[in-house]
Amino acid sequence: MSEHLDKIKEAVISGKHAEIEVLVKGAIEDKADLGQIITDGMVAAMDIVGQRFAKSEIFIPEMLVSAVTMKKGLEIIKPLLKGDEIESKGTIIMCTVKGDIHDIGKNLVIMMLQGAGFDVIDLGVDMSTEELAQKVEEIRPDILGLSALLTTTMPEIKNVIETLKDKGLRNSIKIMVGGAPLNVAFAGKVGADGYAEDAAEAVMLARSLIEAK
Ligand code: B1M
Repeated sequence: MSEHLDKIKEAVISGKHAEIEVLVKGAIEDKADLGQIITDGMVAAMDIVGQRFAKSEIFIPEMLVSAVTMKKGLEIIKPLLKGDEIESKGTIIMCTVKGDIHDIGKNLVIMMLQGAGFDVIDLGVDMSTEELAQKVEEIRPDILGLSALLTTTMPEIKNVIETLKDKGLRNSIKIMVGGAPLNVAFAGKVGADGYAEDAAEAVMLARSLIEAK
């Protein structure tokens, strides 16, 4: 089984986007665990891509092709994670904050939340705070999920929360945050209701936030 995972990991690292579909399908046919394909195959690959970028061994075009390859791989897994529950567990708005276009993690979190029975409204990336506040007012979700991957966009999370407070919208929703540079302490400091390290934790957190409402 690890042979499948190694090949998937290598394909994402090298940006072999034409091959990823066959590799992921092959792993699924051989009954590989979906969580392992994602975590030990594709997420592990992106970690290596990030390290190589940080050391200037690769540049943005290569990082982008790896991202496209991972997205293609996730698209194959997505339908298999869909939950068959009829009753919604709650409504969640998700986006990346202003200035941040990293959406792979957000998309993965959305896939897992949908699989767990939540209705997720994906507002995409680089979301302006004003527009986001309007959406919260219009949709009145149970939870707002904010993702940030850059240290420079982390402060936007605080901006969003302060804007929602100013507009009298903060107390009617729960706010969860996530993204590689964030942590529990940061979430507490900016006034979020919770932080999740990965997609599996995000599902557990969303469940507990709904229970606490
Ligand atoms: Co960029 N990038 N990038 N990048 N990129 C990072 C984040 C970086 C760490 C790379 C590095 O230097 N090692 C670095 C940030 C450094 C810093 O902030 N200190 C960086 C940089 C610098 C940049 C640019 C500034 C580069 C430049 O232009 N000079 C630029 C900024 C663009 C922008 O946003 N304005 C940029 C651009 C890009 C690409 C467009 C090329 C591409 C993104 C493509 C895309 O997403 N559509 C890209 C990529 C691919 C990466 C890395 C390599 C991989 C990110 C990823 O997809 N990881 C990344 C390095 C790294 O993270 N290892 C890097 C896989 C994904 C599954 O994990 O997103 O962490 P992650 O999501 C996880 C958890 O964080 C959590 O759950 C997810 C699933 O387990 N999570 C949540 C995430 N959101 C959550 C929300 C929740 C709960 C949990 O609740 C709401």
